[in-house]
Amino acid sequence: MVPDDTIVAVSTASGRGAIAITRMSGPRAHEIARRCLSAWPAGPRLASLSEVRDPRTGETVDRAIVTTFVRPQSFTGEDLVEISGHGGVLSPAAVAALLIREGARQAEPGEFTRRAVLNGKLDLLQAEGIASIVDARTEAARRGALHNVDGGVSRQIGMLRGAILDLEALLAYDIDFPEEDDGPIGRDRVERALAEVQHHLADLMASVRLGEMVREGAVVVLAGRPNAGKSSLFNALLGLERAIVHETPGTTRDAIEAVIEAGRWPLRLVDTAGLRESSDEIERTGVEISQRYLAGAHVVLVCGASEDELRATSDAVHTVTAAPQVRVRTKADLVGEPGAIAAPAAIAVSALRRDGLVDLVGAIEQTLDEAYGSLDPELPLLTRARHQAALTNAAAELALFAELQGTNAVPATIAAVHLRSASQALEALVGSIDVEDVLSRVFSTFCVGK
Ligand SMILES: Nc1nc2c(ncn2[C@@H]2O[C@H](COP(=O)(O)OP(=O)(O)O)[C@@H](O)[C@H]2O)c(=O)[nH]1
Ligand SMILES: [Mg+2]
Repeated sequence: MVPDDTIVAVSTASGRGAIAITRMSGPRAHEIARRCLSAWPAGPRLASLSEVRDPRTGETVDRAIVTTFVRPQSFTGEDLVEISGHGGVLSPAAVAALLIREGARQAEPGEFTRRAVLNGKLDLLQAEGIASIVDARTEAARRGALHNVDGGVSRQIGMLRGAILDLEALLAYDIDFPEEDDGPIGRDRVERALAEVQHHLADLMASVRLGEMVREGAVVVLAGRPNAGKSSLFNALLGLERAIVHETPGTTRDAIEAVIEAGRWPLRLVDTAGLRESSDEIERTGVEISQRYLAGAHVVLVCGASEDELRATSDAVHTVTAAPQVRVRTKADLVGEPGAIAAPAAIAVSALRRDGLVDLVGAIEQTLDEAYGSLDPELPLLTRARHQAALTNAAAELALFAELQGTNAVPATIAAVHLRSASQALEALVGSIDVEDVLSRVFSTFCVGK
């Protein structure tokens, strides 16, 4: 299963840049590199300036800082060499081509990380975390991915899996020693332990729902009649101090999007074309795009300069989506002018004077927290379809176990099969599969030394 060939790739992004790192990993990495380098570092993890030379012609290909790593103390767990040469496109390509000609193979995408997993340097969740850091488009996603890489998420899954194994051990004890002095393990004890496991699993599954919001930003749609002040508010929010604004591709003529990160939640603001007066007209093709965006909204900012306007827009939005609403009384600087009525249940903002914007972000975050669960930086972010499938699978198996255990219709050994499946689903999630685990637990937790 562990590969025996040596791979090489330029690990930095292609394009103009000061430095490019060419990385080579595998059993022949040191031997190949030695032939192509004029100087060899004094020891592993010590940098050395060296010429990269074609051993056949003696031609200098590049000058580079070289660092070596000796297995298993490397990222991949294999012998590894990093050559930090000049950047650009041609120079690193020439270095890589030389190493390939001398016996290495061009690495597949993700192959270094794959080897790290195969060699037990990383588990699957950590490996995915690395990919997620590289792909992160929001600060929250980047922080969450870092938490994956440092093993925090794996530990939480590990604890849950441990609780299932404990439950299994509890049953195994009951099966093997039903006549013990203490009597069989109480049914209520099993049920309590099961309920706790199910509760933790439900928490993790809730984080799957949050995953997309963290990765892409919670969808915040600005709704209101034409002239309500939506576009002005949109621009004012983009200009918030501290806000990191990402340009979002896929901008249409009917809606403009931008992701801002002014607080805990990344917010994907959508400025739509105005809603028309009657809900009848909302159905018409002219505002279809607004409607589609509304249907996908996590929060709707109901914008209006008067109480009447706010009420009308709120009602219209309700016909399209059940998403929570934050009422925003726009143009608050006009208070006192005819027609501008105070609306107590709304956040007053003035795009013109840039008033109330921070309060508005606070209100949006509070609404998101209440509707979707608080965005805790320590929250395990299980954002991939694979995670969702594994957790759903584990939950289904636990439910089956609960059902069988409850009816008493089948022996505990049969019911326990579902516990095993649940725990295997979690093992697959982390990528650590160890069948001996339950055995050692049975004997360690119960000290069965007879
Ligand atoms: N006094 C004042 N006028 C505003 C404010 N926000 C928007 N407006 C004005 O209201 C009109 C409509 O604004 P706009 O943002 O285009 O509304 P939209 O149609 O809902 O996107 C424009 O003339 C803006 O200058 C505000 O905070 N104060
Ligand atoms: Mg507008």
